[in-house]
Amino acid sequence: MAVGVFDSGLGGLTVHQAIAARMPDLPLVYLGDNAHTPYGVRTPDDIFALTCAGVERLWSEGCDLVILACNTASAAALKRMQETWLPQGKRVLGVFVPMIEALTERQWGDNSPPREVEVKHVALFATPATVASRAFQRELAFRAIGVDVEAQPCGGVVDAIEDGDEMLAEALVASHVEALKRRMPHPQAAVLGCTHYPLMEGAFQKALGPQVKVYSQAGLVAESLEDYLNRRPEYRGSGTQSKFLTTGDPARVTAKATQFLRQPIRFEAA
Ligand code: DGN
Repeated sequence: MAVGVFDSGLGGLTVHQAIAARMPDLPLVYLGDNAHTPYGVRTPDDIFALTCAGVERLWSEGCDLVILACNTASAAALKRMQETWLPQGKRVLGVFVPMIEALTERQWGDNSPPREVEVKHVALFATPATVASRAFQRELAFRAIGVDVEAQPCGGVVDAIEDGDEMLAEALVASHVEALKRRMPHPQAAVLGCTHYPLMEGAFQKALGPQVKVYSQAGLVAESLEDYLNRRPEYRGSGTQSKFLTTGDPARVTAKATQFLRQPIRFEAA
């Protein structure tokens, strides 16, 4: 048994890397749906169907707990998947809640009643599909957290990062931040709601200015997973070696992933 990490492509590798750094002994199976990436421009039903297929593939690898390390998939599929799989003892966790906890709940602790949060104006940067889903705002509303969120769809950034075009990615980040600031001139915090954006954290911080606290996802998800596994050790898995699977061409994905993370990674066919 191992913990599964699912993403539409390479972006979830930032989450995988953070989990492996925090829990080096945890067996992990990564599945990238590179044959169908990017998800950010697909319809919710399409994303749901593809995500289900990917997660079922990870069940077949013996992963009873799967992290949807993809905001776009979490936004479109997480709730529906949890309703389906929870009664069968399978667990699917997404990537929004750790960010919301970091942004808000940790300020008041687990059991104390909600009180005013210090951060009032939050900028969200994500793919067009994640922004359109309003999933982040729904999670905040569900927790009755009164935070003003301005969301910016960051078209083109994922492709520029995957193509290794850092200059284009930086220019796009700067223009998306500028567009956001026209609607919310003084955000107090910024949430990077896409797996690829930790690689551009410096560019976001530079464009936003030093007074804005930037929340990057990978480390928060790893921290939250460790906490979950401490409470639910039966999902920790044991003995299996970590591996990387792809629905795409393994040689091509291996080369791209190695460039993406700037370290060697070998993918096998899913
Ligand atoms: N992994 C996706 C996300 O976090 O939203 C980005 C890649 C994509 O499919 N557009």
